[in-house]
Amino acid sequence: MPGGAIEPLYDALARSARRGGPKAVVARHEAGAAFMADGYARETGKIGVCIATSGPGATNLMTGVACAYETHVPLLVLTGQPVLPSFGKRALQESGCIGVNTLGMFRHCTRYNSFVSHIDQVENKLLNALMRAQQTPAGPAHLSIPVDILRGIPTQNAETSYDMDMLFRKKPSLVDEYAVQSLLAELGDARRLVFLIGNGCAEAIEALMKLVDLTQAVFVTTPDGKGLINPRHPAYRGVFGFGGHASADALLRSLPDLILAFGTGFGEFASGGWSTNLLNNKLIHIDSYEENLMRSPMARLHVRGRIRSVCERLVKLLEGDSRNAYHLLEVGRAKQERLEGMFQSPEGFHSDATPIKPQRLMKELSERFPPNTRFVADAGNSMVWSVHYLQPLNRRALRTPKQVVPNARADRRSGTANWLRVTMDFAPMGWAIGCAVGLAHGNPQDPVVCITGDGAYLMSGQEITVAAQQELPVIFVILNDSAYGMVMHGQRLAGAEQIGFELPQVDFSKMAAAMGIPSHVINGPEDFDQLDFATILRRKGPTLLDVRIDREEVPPMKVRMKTLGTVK
Ligand SMILES: Cc1ncc(C[n+]2csc(CCOP(=O)(O)OP(=O)(O)O)c2C)c(N)n1
Repeated sequence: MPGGAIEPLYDALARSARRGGPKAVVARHEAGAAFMADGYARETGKIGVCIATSGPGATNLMTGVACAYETHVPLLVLTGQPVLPSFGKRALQESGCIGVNTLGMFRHCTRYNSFVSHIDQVENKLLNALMRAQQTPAGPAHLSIPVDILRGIPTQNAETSYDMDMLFRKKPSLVDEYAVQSLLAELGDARRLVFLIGNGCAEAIEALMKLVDLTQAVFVTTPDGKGLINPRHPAYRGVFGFGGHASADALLRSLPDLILAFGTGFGEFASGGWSTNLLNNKLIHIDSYEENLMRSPMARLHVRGRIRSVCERLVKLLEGDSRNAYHLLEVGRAKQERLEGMFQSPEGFHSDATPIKPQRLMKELSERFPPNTRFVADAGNSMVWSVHYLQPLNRRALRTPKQVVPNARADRRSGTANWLRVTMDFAPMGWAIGCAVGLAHGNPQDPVVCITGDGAYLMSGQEITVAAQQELPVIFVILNDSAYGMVMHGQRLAGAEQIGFELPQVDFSKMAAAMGIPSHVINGPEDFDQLDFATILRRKGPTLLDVRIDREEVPPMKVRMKTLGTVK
């Protein structure tokens, strides 16, 4: 988002765009800019960059930066300051130690945070920021730069060259051999093995699935780990934690011989509110982040190291070892039946009623979009419905979807492949809207479906115009219930006062029309048959689906209520 204090940076971006280099994508709100940078980084595995002016630009940016900090997403965050000689004189949007101290504010949500007080600091601090943002644990790195410095010319001879590949190389794949051997010994006689797969497993997922097969384990995921796996895998037992399945909870409570947790920080959403049965001495925690391991001091064993390397090492050691098939005891049931058996409300999933049930909406979204679709679900009930009910077409089998879809591609298994993204820990409303734009910008080949609430859309929906300007294939699906649904149901479940949840009835379809964006109103399931998905998916630009859902359906969110102490 431009502004006076960062104007020279935009001058440079204009020159850069003309010669085919990086170009600016202007958001409607700075938080949206940070969410977009977040989505771009998640999709590409590269660093996302967001820029804001001093004062309100920087403070607006902060929610998005804080969200990336909590979820370890690498961002370069650049904000401006007025000219240096004006400091202390109440310059417009002064943001140093005398004004509203934005550097001080960013200290609490960045991995690197520095004020640039001389032009000759820029190069070194920029490289340091880029290096720090991408090292484990990754996160935002912030530089606060006065406008006269942005405009300046370095006095030092610009002869120094840098080996960027070396600077940004990931930490070498070291494996703690002692811990791996200890884990191997633990695996020895254990028959009932459960894997808990967290969001930190993206690059390891292939090796991890081999390990599931070799050890004949069954597995569950955290809510933000679900997008890494195929829900039709015979060993899948559901999501554990917020919005998750009773089957996953029951499995962990059934006292298996060992629980192997990979790449999770056991935050409230990922641990079922720190479910005590999980956090016992059955637990083995494998992670590269020390901060994640700090969440499980009660574990039987910690295995430190890059998860992919640990899994590959274990696969090598276990290959040829034959085990009894724990999960095979249960196969034989059809995959779809097994999947639906996990649902809180299979009736809702199949209901033909109007207004459409949110569960049925998840069925339609699962079946109507091609296997290369990337879903992103917003804070609120959108996340809960998606985590519980979304089960897109088998990405590997690539069956023909209900509608003929142009350009459907097989899934590319990369370190960033993820079909469902949700935000945990910080969970700001509107995150999915900006994130969807960033995901699509990082990879405009595959469709992005943004599932969001009417409340979140009223907070941040203006970013749809960025998708329009950038011609990005994002389908915005608004769960329109004229309410802050999660608040309403939370209050009901807790028996609290019913207050502050009502929203006005809004025709989002007309809002989209005013922006020149195609849109459709969905009242019942049959309305999906009227949509021309081939055209929607081929479109270079966003489409909005205003879905008037049945707001009386109770989302699977009881865990959160227990943690808040509002229900037993
Ligand atoms: C920025 C921000 N403010 C407040 C909240 C608290 N909060 C969580 S969900 C929610 C309601 C969301 O309503 P809506 O977007 O309509 O989605 P629904 O739950 O109805 O699907 C609120 C207020 C939040 N997570 N983030």
